[in-house]
Amino acid sequence: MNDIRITGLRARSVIVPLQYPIRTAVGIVASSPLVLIDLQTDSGVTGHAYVFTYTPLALKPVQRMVEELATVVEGQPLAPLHIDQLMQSRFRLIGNTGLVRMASAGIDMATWDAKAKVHRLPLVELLGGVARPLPAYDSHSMDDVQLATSRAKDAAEAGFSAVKTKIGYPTLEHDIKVIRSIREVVGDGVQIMVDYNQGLTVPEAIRRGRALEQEGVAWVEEPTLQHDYAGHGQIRNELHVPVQMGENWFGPEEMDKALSAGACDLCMPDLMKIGGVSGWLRASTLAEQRGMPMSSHIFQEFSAHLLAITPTAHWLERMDIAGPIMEPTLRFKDGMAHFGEMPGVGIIWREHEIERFAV
Ligand code: SMN
Ligand code: MG
Repeated sequence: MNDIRITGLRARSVIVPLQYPIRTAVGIVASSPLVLIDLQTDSGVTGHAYVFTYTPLALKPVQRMVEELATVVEGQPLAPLHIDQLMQSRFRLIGNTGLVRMASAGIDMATWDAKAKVHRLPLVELLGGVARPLPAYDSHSMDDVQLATSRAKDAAEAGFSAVKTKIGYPTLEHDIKVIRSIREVVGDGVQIMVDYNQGLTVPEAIRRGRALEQEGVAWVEEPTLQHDYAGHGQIRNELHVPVQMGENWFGPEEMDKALSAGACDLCMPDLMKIGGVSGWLRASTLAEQRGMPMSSHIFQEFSAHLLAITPTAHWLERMDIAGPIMEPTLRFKDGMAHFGEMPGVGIIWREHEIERFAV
């Protein structure tokens, strides 16, 4: 069956408007810079994926990196794990991290999408799983009291049983004011997660975390610098509220270091930075060995298929960073993500919109 060959790779850069800017304690993502990847095969099937570059400054470099990787994958069999090993071996000396990892992860995702389509299976079924509705939380930003409250109210009315807000305002009192305003409109039946996006020192995270324990938040995400695993461990040891992290781990190797350092109670690898579908599969085993709940980070379309086969699956993050350029094949109802009715992942480009937002 490995007679299908990869024949081409196309990468396109777009900057897509966001319904809400992603404001964080350490910076703002005003619009969504994406590299769209099409992996062509001699069977006529094309695999689709996108990678998110956080800043427009990284957009063209990632696109070029994907284009350069065409020389590695063209002519190869459509065998995702084989392609993953090929790319990993090419990057042993430079290091499979940063923009290199982002580009190779995008190609990995596209090969898995293509492979599933060739077999006329939803990706979750190709991976041996069953599509099922997944619990999803609605992920918001550092919206301040009024917008945070209205977004939380809308989410609760749409049926979400959990929402996330980003905090790290100048004062702890402001953090608490936002949390309490959300609690007031959603009631005790909706979980509230908070995300500091690495914004605090370790002592300040312990100080603020102790106060947050009284607010009944479901997790405190990235309270300090993401590479400071010992620091996260110190915060975790001092608090009774779960510490969450993972979106910045480049590869399962960084996840293993963080978990071995006791950095967190919960984990949420980012599909791109962890190394695509191939990286996620290895990451899910690390979480399973430690009985650690594992959630997703953006990339909601692929993440739905992967969480459905993740032994310690926790929450799917609903944050739509590519909506305007794709057909809405992933649907949310009563706080659950519904997917898996079509072959592959369900990424269908809106070509007219892609032209509108092309860079
Ligand atoms: C986040 C930060 C930046 C871009 C997208 C998402 C955030 C999250 O840390 O967890 O959603
Ligand atoms: Mg986060």
